Amino acid sequence: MKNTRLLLPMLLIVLALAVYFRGALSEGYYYLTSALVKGGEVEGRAAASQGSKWAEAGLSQFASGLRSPVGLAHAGDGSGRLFVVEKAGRIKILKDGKVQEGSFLDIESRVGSRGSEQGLLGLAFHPKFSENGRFFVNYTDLDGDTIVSEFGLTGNSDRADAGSEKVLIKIEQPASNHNGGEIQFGPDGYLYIGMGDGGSAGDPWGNAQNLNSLLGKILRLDVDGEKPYAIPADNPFKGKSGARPEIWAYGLRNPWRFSFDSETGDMYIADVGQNLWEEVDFQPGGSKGGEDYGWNYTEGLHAYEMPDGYDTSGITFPIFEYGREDGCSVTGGYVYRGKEFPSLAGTYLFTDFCTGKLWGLRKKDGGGWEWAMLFNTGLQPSSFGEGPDGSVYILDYTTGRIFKVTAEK
Ligand SMILES: [Ca+2]
Ligand SMILES: [Ca+2]
Repeated sequence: MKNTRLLLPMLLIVLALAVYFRGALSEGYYYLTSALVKGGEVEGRAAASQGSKWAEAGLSQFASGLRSPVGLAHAGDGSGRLFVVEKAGRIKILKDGKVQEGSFLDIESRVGSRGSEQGLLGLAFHPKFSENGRFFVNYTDLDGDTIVSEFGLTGNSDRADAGSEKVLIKIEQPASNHNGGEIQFGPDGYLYIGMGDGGSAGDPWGNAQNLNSLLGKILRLDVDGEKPYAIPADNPFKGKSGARPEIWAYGLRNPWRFSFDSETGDMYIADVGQNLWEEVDFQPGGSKGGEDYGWNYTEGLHAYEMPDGYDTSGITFPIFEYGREDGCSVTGGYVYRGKEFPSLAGTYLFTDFCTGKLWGLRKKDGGGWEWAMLFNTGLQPSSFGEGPDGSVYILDYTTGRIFKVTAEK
């Protein structure tokens, strides 16, 4: 009885506090609008189901001694070298898991890395690197703006020529967060660039849905045509007025990591959520591009700042989402295609920076998706990397260690 009588006054107090803090805290404001006003699953959308019969997976330590590692790539040149991106502005070489003396590239003096989401963020080797020595990086400069640029080698293949920088594209950043950072060559030989919505919270400038802005997008550039880059003839918005021709897909908040399945060419985009939902988006190989992944009208499978009566049929919804009980910032990984652990074949591996939970996501026989939480890494995983043999590595940001994902065979 007593509890029931107290319920109404308590609710009123909570409501009054909510209204008070709504104005005071911008994050709180977005949480409230999202959770109370515009929440609820978008009708008729279902993500992956929980699967059974998954391989027992684990980790095996592979390397240590890196400083705030945020990326790992290989050069596709048969050397077996792995290249680790350190946030402050260096790229280190690993040979057989050993960190080599010196840096492959050191551009720390050009990289602004004070913000937690700023720094040297991405690395991609040209598909013909073994012939032309060209590679590309994505970083925030001393003004906080995004630079994607090209470098070449010195006479020593373990040393890049820091003086060879050619800026491919510069994109102004209105706030220090949400800079994206991923760059990957697709199976079509074009360079894909992940761009965040510019930052702050909730995409206050409406960049992700604005086709006249390069923010909140995946871009697709041809680095082998005219300089500094050419627009591929089949980019979806090429020749359309009011749209930037570089855009491949839009409606993204902060696609920190995306990757291509080395066997199918499918693209997996892990888009970091606002206050409620982290998501994984899927784009099938052979897609013509132009997908709208929903932000900031939607977050995960839920409405966010959706205009009244908006038709959601044009939105490509995620294949997987998770809420705050499982993490706070999704870290996208790779589809495992290595030979060493056949039980992981075809599984997309990804994790969360805040909880270190490692998930697997895979296509179900007969269509649809299934997922499993494979295990808790106990790490603060900033990124994954794929080796030339298809091995998948996971990078622990705080301790500077790199682990190989393993499984029962
Ligand atoms: Ca930004
Ligand atoms: Ca989305």
